[in-house]
Amino acid sequence: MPSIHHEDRTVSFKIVYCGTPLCGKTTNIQQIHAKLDPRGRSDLVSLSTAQDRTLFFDFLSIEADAIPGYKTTFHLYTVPGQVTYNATLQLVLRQADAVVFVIDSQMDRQRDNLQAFQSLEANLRLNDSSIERLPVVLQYNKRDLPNAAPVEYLEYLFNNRPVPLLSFEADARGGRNVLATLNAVSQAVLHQFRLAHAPVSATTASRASVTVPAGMPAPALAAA
Ligand SMILES: Nc1nc2c(ncn2[C@@H]2O[C@H](COP(=O)(O)OP(=O)(O)O)[C@@H](O)[C@H]2O)c(=O)[nH]1
Ligand SMILES: [Mg+2]
Repeated sequence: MPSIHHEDRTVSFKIVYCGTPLCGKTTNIQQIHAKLDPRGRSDLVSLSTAQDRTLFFDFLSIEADAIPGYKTTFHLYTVPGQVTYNATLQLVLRQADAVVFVIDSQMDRQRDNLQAFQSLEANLRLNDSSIERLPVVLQYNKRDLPNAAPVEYLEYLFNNRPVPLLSFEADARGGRNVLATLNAVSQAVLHQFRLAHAPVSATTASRASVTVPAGMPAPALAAA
């Protein structure tokens, strides 16, 4: 859920980058940090939960002019993908407004990707949420590597659903589509926010007050 402070007119959203260890989550955040104007972003904070670098997680906050009259901030987190760190995953996901699920395209990493995806789904369920309720964007990363699986195969594995999720092919190390992924997920978050907080529009209000004279057919909404 976004945190809204009307007193100091700020809204903040939390976007969590998930995925199996070494899929490229930290690289995404590093690229975003490198590409954005320092005036609109924080320093990159990386915390270690153990000596192993795959257990690092990262935090970066960025500012945007997205909601008129409010300072809008997106807090980006990565979480370690290890199954033993499910407690961390659940905690970080608890307040999440959206998820970027990063997939390592390499053929031999598909079992690990699937396990991480199942772990994401299970942890969302524990938080009374789901892939269907939260904006989730898929990123097929490491497209530059020769052993990358065909995108059609990855779509079949991860995106075979009635309403497909937005998905991007990326090379996070080279920076390709890192900002496109971030842009898509933040747009999805803002869209959901606007739906939840939309005032009754003038058009809807005036339509609601229209009374149909007795004996006349009701006008079709589209023609109104
Ligand atoms: N070739 C290639 N390597 C990548 C790409 N993205 C990340 N990597 C490398 O994969 C390794 C793990 O990346 P990292 O971001 O630390 O993974 P994390 O565990 O998900 O945070 C690092 O050596 C990265 O440089 C990519 O798109 N292509
Ligand atoms: Mg990392």
